[in-house]
Amino acid sequence: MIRHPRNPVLTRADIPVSDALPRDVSSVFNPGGVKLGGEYVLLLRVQDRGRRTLFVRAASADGVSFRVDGHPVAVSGLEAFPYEIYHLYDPRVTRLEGRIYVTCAIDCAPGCRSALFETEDCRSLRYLGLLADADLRNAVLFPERIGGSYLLFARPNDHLGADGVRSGATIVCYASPDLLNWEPVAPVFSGRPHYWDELLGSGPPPLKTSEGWLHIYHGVATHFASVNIYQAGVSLHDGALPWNVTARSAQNILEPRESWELSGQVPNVVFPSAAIPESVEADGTVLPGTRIFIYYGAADTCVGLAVATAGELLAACREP
Ligand code: BMA
Repeated sequence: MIRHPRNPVLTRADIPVSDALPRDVSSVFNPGGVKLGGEYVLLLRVQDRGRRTLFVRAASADGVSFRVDGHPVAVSGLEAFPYEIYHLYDPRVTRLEGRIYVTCAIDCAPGCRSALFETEDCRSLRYLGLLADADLRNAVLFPERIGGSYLLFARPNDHLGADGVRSGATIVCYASPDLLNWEPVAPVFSGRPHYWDELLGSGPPPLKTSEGWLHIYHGVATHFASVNIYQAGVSLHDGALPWNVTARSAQNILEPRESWELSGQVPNVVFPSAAIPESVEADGTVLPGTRIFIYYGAADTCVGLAVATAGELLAACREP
């Protein structure tokens, strides 16, 4: 992936001064994204200096220069959530059957849960339900039904790091008849100990190509003394049975190198969370020559943009 020359495309300085937003926010990162009415729309994760998180909408005609709303995204329906909530974060946006869905992580009393929301325009979110009553993060919903079922990839948090943070090393595919009741189908793939993606999780929702589902994910190298390194990689999945991996990049395709990726709230992090193709075919397929705008959190502090064509990402999956 090639970084855009105007990076980072969003920083704390882009959050407007407004009575409806916290003053002097600390960070803006890990956005969800979707094209809406011809615009690139991001759901930003914004943190204030109380380390509280809120979502704020940003929109752009060219995918590079963003106008950020002066108020947070309104979230309704959470009175039905079964636990005390601390934070909603890391939204991922999927257009599916003419509607827009958002999955996100929720830090709550028992740990982390992943939940599903619906939205018309990313200005407000309506809570629909938990994806599972289990410790789970990085849930991404597929943009169409496959074999009659809704599908998602998610990453159970079954690994307790030395830092006390729960994470995981296996992505699992789940299926549902109605978007509300989900059952695991099969493991998708696991981390590769000693290499770049020891722990991992999905990035943006998968993209449909003529060669199968293109999936961007983050991998964490944990074997360095000082700090973990978060990088981006890519994998290709069978069009009809997406839990089957057809190809997977041996190396990362983006790693922290710029100063704003190397230092910040959490150093050495690139965390892809939105992938917006410039155009899609009527059936949702992204053509090989189409450029994809990939937005990522950098050092849990600001938002970066990297660009690649679908064809380049497919080639990266197959690189030995
Ligand atoms: C992950 C999540 C992300 C975060 C990343 C790097 O486990 O918490 O929200 O960006 O760590 O700190």
